[in-house]
Amino acid sequence: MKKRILSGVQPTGALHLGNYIGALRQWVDLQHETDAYFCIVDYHAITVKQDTQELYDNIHSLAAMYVAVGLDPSKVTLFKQSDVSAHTELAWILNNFTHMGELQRMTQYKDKAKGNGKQTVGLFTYPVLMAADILLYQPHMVPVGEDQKQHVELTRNIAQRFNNRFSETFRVPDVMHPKDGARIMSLDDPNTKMSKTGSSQWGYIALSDAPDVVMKKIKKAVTDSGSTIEASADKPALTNLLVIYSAVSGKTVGELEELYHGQGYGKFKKELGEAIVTWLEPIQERYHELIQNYDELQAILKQGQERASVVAQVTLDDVKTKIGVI
Ligand code: AQP
Repeated sequence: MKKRILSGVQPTGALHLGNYIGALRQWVDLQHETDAYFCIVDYHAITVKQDTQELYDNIHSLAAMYVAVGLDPSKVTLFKQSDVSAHTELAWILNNFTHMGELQRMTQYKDKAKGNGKQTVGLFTYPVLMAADILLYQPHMVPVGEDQKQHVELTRNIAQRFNNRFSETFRVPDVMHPKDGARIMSLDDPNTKMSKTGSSQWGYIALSDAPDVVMKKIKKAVTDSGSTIEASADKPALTNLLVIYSAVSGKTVGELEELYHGQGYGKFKKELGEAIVTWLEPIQERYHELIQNYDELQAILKQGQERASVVAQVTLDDVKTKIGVI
């Protein structure tokens, strides 16, 4: 039997290289050997204020990008969280198996709540909805970037707590990070993670960025002091650029270090920018075809909804029976 995996991305803006290298690259690699579920987590997006039209557009653009980077909708189940109501139903039930202190310790909550005087309950309970997203599908593994590790650990704790009380109900999934690039850093500040909403426009490269924008962002990217191009603990900016270069070129970091031995930052950055542009070209071409074909995107999401709903409902019915409401 194939192992099952599940993961998702919020439709909060353009996908960036951090999302791709930390999460989607693994998804594309795993799609043939696993029973894979990939979700557009639109209910997570509304934990911060969203413009109605922008959210709607972002959902479709994310669906198009999922396919453009190489996910095959005939092999994987690609769906929208809000299309499967079992997610919010199970989240409500799991709220009652989650402690306030556990949610207060979540670093992503602390970061997003910082400087935001009026925090919503949704932002606070986001990790419980994420636990429901995962546990409904009984996955063996959850391939995500390193920033999501704490949320998957909480998911495991909630699952174990429920199983201990009501007998084996949920599979307790393992978190899965890529070997390299589990945490891609911002181009303008190598101490913070690359993020759609957290960093300035110079901090991330969107998969939809035009070639001149990519070149400009790489040119402006901060580097470390010294002149050698190598990946090491005291060169966080160069390490980050080398990991990105490796992901888009297929060369290992070691091969790149050798290639640029004795070379200057200018040449390195120019060729890195060109490598990203070349890698992005077919992805953007496919994306532009898809984004104009709204009916095809709708059909993909509808098919995903049908497949996901069947699996999710089995788990939800079991949970409802165990707690005594069915
Ligand atoms: N910088 C990163 N390096 C490696 N992996 C990353 N991921 C996100 N940023 C990096 C991984 O991408 C997947 C989807 O993330 P998400 O967009 O749903 O949420 P996020 O982690 O909050 O990403 P952003 O860009 O920071 O979004 P905003 O700004 O909207 O909050 C996850 O697997 C994540 O680990």
